[in-house]
Amino acid sequence: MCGICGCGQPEQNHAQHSHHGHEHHHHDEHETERLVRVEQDLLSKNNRYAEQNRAYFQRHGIFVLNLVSSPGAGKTTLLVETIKALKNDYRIAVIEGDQQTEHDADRIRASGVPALQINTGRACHLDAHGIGHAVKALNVEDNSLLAIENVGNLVCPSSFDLGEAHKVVVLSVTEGDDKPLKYPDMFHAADLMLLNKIDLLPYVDFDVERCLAYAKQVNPDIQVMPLSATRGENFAVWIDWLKHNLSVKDAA
Ligand SMILES: Nc1nc2c(ncn2[C@@H]2O[C@H](COP(=O)(O)OP(=O)(O)OP(=O)(O)O)[C@@H](O)[C@H]2O)c(=O)[nH]1
Ligand SMILES: [Zn+2]
Ligand SMILES: [Zn+2]
Repeated sequence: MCGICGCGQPEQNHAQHSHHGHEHHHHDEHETERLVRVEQDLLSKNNRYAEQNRAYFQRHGIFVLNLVSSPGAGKTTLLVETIKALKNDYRIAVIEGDQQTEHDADRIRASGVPALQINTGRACHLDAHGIGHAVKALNVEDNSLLAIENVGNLVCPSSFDLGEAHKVVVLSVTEGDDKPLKYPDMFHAADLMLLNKIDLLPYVDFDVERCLAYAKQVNPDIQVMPLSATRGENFAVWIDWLKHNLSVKDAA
């Protein structure tokens, strides 16, 4: 269920009220208020679970990333390449979220680390409660890196804290340089933006400087790393960022 966009809610059928004339309008106002309340309840409940997860991750030295993007920006590809670079030196586990298939978890397992797929059905985001259960089911080891790949969607996942240390938004250059302005909530919620598929820059109209300016406009603190997951350009910058964060965590 998604109380944010109503995507998983049962269909509301108001057809039977149409003969009430302006009373119908009155009904709608109540319905709007009710939906706003449902949404607030849902989010505050999610935040409580997220704080429980965060406390658990801290106790167990688990460094958690929540990867968000539109469908196909390259999250799974990035994770597979990241695993190749780090798996000899770090314990890694992955939770995969998407609506239907097991494809992404299969790709992660093939790279040699444990992965659990959560199928969200009609909902378009992961929530903190589901992550808590997945962490238990996957038996995530202490002092490890846990990467969570969220459902491909630049809207709803921005509102649902999972208890992660960092929300990482992946934007690829085939999507258009205006995306930070069009989906400001997501770019505001993220603290790192990976600008992926830069190997395709010669073939698309994408102004990197403009995109960075838009990203900073909605989130002055956002850190940006342009890279290519498939060709490896600048990939070391991301790997170094991860290693740095994993060592800071160990020292803490
Ligand atoms: N040229 C190029 N293609 C890439 C790059 N990274 C990923 N791709 C391609 O982009 C497509 C989608 O990649 P995925 O990793 O499946 O994207 P995703 O974000 O996990 O997709 P969903 O889980 O469906 O949201 C695949 O065909 C990848 O090979 C890149 O850096 N350069
Ligand atoms: Zn939704
Ligand atoms: Zn994926």
